Amino acid sequence: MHEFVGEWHSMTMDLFSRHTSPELLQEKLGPGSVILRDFALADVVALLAAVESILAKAPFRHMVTPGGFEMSVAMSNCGSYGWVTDRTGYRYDALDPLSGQPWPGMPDVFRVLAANAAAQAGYNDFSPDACLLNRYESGARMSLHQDKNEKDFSQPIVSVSLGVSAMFLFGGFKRADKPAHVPLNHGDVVVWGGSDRMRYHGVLPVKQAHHSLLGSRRINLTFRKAS
Ligand code: MD6
Ligand code: FE
Repeated sequence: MHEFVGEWHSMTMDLFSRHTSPELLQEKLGPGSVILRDFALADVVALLAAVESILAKAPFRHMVTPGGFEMSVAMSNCGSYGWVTDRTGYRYDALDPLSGQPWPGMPDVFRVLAANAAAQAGYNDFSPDACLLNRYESGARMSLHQDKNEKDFSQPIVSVSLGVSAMFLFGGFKRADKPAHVPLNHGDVVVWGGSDRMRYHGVLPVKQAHHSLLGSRRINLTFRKAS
């Protein structure tokens, strides 16, 4: 399920051009899903600057589930729609409930990275209208869930991992199915869709660790076509 399908440039290419033409390290997770290792690395500085400007307008906050539990992951959004949860349910909303204002616009560096990653995975013309920003501090976790608030399940989801590493759980189509454990590191991008779109997935509690750019935090960006 986690077979290596990457292409390698020749050793010569590798030695002389790895900074301008990074090797493609792809790991197939399932028929519709792939990990693109290091895919976001070249854009990290621009991505983090864009994250900061989003957070200045729409700060991270701990939302509450319909069951009344505060999530350990802190969230914000950018784009035309943002994913929110409160006591009334999960949904996409054009307005930030904290400010009453539209979510900050999606930065070009986000949109272009997401579209390029999707295309690399075989999904052409991915045009996200929502990006959920997740912040994990030590101990934060995401329990097994399906992403099913989007209108069009033919569109993939693109997920970018930054900062401290985490163990991603990639499950089956029932919550009880035993998930694969997949480490996600700074700069890794996961694209998933097709027949894998409704798989249960989650994140194990993030361990105490230090990343040179993000300290003890992991930030995950997930791009969706919500509408
Ligand atoms: C996370 N990600 O990695 C949480 N959902 O922090 C998700 O819930 C997720 O990574 C759908 C597709 C990719 C993901
Ligand atoms: Fe998810």
